Amino acid sequence: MNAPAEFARAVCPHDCPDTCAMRVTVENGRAIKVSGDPDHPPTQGVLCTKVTRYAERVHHPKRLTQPMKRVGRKGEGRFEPISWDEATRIAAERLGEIARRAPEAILPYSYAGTMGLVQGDSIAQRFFHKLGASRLDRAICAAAGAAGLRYTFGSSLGMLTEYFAESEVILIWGANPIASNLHFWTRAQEAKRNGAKLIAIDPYRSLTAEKCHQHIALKPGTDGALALGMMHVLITEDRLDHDYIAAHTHGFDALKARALIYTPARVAAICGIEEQVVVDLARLYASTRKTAIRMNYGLQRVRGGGNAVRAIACLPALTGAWRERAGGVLLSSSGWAPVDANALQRPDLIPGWPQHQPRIVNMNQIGDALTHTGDAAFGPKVEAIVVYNSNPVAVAPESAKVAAGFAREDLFTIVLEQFQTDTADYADLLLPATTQLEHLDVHKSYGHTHVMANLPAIAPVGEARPNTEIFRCIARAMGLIEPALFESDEDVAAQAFDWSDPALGGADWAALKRAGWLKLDIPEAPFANGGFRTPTGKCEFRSEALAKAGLDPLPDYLPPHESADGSPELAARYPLAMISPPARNFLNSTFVNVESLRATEGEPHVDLHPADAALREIADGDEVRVFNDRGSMRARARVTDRARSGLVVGLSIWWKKLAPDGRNANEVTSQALTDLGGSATFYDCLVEVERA
Ligand SMILES: Nc1nc2c(c(=O)[nH]1)N[C@H]1C(S)=C(S)[C@@H](COP(=O)(O)OP(=O)(O)OC[C@H]3O[C@@H](n4cnc5c(=O)[nH]c(N)nc54)[C@H](O)[C@@H]3O)O[C@H]1N2
Ligand SMILES: Nc1nc2c(c(=O)[nH]1)N[C@H]1C(S)=C(S)[C@@H](COP(=O)(O)OP(=O)(O)OC[C@H]3O[C@@H](n4cnc5c(=O)[nH]c(N)nc54)[C@H](O)[C@@H]3O)O[C@H]1N2
Ligand code: SF4
Ligand SMILES: [Mo]
Repeated sequence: MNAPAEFARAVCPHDCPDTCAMRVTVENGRAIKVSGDPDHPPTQGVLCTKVTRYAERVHHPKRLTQPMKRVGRKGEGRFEPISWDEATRIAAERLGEIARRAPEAILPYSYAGTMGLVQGDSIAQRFFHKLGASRLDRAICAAAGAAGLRYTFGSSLGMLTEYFAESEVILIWGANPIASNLHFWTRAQEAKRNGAKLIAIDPYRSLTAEKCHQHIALKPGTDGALALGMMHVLITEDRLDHDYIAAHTHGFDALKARALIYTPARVAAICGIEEQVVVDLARLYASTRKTAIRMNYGLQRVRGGGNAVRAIACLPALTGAWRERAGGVLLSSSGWAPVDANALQRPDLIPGWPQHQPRIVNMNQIGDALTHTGDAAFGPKVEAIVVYNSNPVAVAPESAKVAAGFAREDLFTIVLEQFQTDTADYADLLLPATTQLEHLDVHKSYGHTHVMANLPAIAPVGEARPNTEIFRCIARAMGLIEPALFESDEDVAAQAFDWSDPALGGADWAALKRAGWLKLDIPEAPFANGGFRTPTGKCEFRSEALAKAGLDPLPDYLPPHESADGSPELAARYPLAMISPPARNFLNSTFVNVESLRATEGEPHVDLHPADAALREIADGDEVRVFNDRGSMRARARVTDRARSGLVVGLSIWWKKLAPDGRNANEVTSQALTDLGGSATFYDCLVEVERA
């Protein structure tokens, strides 16, 4: 007899600004359906296509349900099941032996497979801190933009997403919300129906760009110049809010001198667009204070990404757009939530802290790190890597090096996963992890301003365990006795926020758990009267902190590492700029193994402009090889003017083993970093394309 269906409340765990509230229908212990919570204001009852399939993913026949140890060669992906006791014993012995001898030879590697604060970075961090392991600079995605915001506003703060619906002009800048920020797109549509003008700034005619009133297809990596060119026009035509500038900004005269160098003619040449486009954009921008900018991370995956974000972030203070709740800029709202990172992660557990600071490895250079033999500058060779919430063999740049590193016979690799990903294939120990429906968590959002609780809807599938529990077990098997390593998920969740922060309105974990979500108490127009979190309390056009660090205190345009301006010799050999932004039906490399979603994406393809295709005698549908000095991949060519000339677009991120040639776009991307924040430069990548 069937038990009656139950409904549980959950939070979408994925790395997406929308952080939706979900309702889970459970029957006989199985999740049979996941839907958007109609009562949660940001979600409005709607989930994206991918996550509507979440139940399919949770109960997928290929879910990992047992601990396994490697029996084949590294990377071959052959395993045999073992018990949890044996798995934790092996892990504890190997990690314990290395930790006693050279703790920094242990490297944790994780990112945002789940954005949950408990399964993301609590017990795991505490465990690695207690060992004195290497630390990971988690800069694969947003670090350049975060640094740009920090030096300008003091933190990752911005407009409240709901008020975009009232904006009169919206610039969608380096963002493709139809694919990657769906609930913002709903607001933009509302604004459009009310008469707002939507402008997409993107080298590619994305699904979003084609639905905007205007699309400015600039060259990738030139956004900083465009923002400075807009400033030039605002200043020379005196379209400024002088009172706002005087009261709430720092360094206007210096910024003015910088912007005056960026004449529209010069900017047009840099960006590969018409001079009049720059002038008209600035005029439109200043035509109303209800002008809102939705930046997203697509524009900061290039050398000058931090400066570009900083330049764009300066715009609303120049025209006084911040005075309106429908004006301003949003890249990330994550700084509004009072997360207590120290309580969650306990850096004080590091032996000898704070005098002793274990080395930091930038995750964007994991290929270099794993193939390094160790020296005085680098420190000890990496002997063990523990991967959770991430799939580096598919997502990290310069994949051939990453794979070579993971293939080292003398590297001990533990992977905590839900599925046998490209990375899992290289594991010595592959440990099954629970999904969001099976564990407890607490969330903030980087696209809205609610904090949320996720409660388990079903029991763990098979023998899967939450990340927290796996690290507790390994810690116990190692004989560690530090109490912070053994706190329950509930205890950890209760420490996730600084509950005394006024934004939480006096709530505590119990209240959040009861309510499901809480809206943070933030002013509707957060910077109408200044109140930036910088050292000066102002919007810092000029940053003394940057000056002190020996960096340019003003925003500037920096040509991409790989471009005709940045590296002419390389550009002569590899004349095409490749970007590999997210495919709509994947979430990074998550969901690539869900058959229905993969079928919708079809196969790996690259979009090429007709002129570039003709020059290479490539026809629509041809199989092509995309290559540079780092590597190559194959894909089906789509000849289309969606890509501006000189641009190649390969929507991503494919599992390598599910692509016909076993490769993906990261064969060609580079480990070079951005100007600020040490971010990855996935979209700063020159290639050549030929018919295969
Ligand atoms: N469906 C789906 N949603 C996702 C993801 C996913 O993989 N799939 N990933 C999630 C994650 S981790 C993130 S970080 C976000 C990413 O999502 P977004 O922040 O929206 O960023 P991207 O998709 O990287 O890029 C957005 C747009 O920027 C354009 N772009 C590339 N280079 C440049 C440039 O130099 N200048 C400008 N102006 N535009 C440029 C691309 O063509 C693309 O259309 O989305 C999240 N949501
Ligand atoms: N070429 C190219 N490369 C890119 C990008 C690009 O645009 N182009 N985008 C970059 C960006 S923005 C990002 S954020 C990164 C994303 O890179 P990753 O953070 O590695 O994201 P995913 O590929 O989604 O892999 C997350 C993995 O975590 C697992 N997972 C989910 N929840 C849990 C859990 O609770 N426990 C455990 N143990 N595992 C879990 C999932 O099964 C999945 O395999 O990729 C980057 N790489
Ligand atoms: S991936 Fe984003 S849009 Fe889709 S359900 Fe999750 S939070 Fe919502
Ligand atoms: Mo990301």
